[in-house]
Amino acid sequence: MTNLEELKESLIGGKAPQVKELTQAAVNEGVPVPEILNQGLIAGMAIVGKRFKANEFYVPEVLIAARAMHAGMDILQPLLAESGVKPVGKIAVGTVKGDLHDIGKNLVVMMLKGAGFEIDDLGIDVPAEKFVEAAKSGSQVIAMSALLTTTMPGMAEIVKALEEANLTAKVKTMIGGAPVTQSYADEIKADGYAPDASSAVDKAKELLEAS
Ligand code: B1M
Repeated sequence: MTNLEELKESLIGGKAPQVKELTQAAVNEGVPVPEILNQGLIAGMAIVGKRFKANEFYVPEVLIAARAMHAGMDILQPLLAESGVKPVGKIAVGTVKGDLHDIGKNLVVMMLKGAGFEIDDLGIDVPAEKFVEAAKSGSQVIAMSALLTTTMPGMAEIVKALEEANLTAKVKTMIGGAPVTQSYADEIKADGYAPDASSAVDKAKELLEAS
């Protein structure tokens, strides 16, 4: 019988081939997909997030663990629809217009996926209209990243564009990135701010629970 604890540990260690093998073995043995996902992959990624927050893991370790997570998810994804596992919620994530930095945004995406969220990754250099479209097509949280002080005002524009489209009752906004602060979030009336990728998961859950 495949040991889900071993799967979790392999993910934490970033061992993608082993994660793939153990995930496939668990599927073959008939372990329910939600169990493999929650007790293996998501549990492992949650620990990666905690270690990252505690400065015990750095960006390379997180990226390697995320690659291992993808290796397992590639096997589970097609089975998830059949097994009726519902995503925790849907979040659109993008780096705002004029900004090409995506390492932090990608970490946020990986952590959110690891926590079971469905992600609409809008990419980099994303104009306000794209965020509005994402909100219209079902994303419950609009998550924006900016690494430049010159692109931060783009976040305010997005919050405003959502307001103008009467979408603020339907979606929550969350911002982050190295120059971004809680006080900036308050100033532009964003619903939430997260200083790092694992806090982004906590904040997204908090925003969804409050909505
Ligand atoms: Co640029 N760059 N860069 N750069 N770059 C910075 C940001 C800078 C601080 C460097 C410096 O001068 N010391 C500076 C900004 C200064 C400022 O505005 N105050 C800067 C500059 C000036 C520029 C250019 C203008 C340089 C030039 O061309 N003259 C140019 C701009 C291009 C553009 O975007 N239009 C530019 C270009 C680039 C590269 C393309 C070379 C490359 C980006 C590659 C890529 O992303 N694919 C790059 C890089 C790598 C950096 C540094 C070195 C590293 C950024 C990074 O990836 N950090 C950066 C200096 C630094 O930060 N030390 C710098 C690691 C990443 C994990 O952290 O992105 O902060 P971070 O994400 C964290 C949190 O912030 C948070 O979670 C993440 C994980 O914990 N987070 C969120 C991020 N988004 C979030 C969203 C959330 C929640 C949390 O919710 C939605």
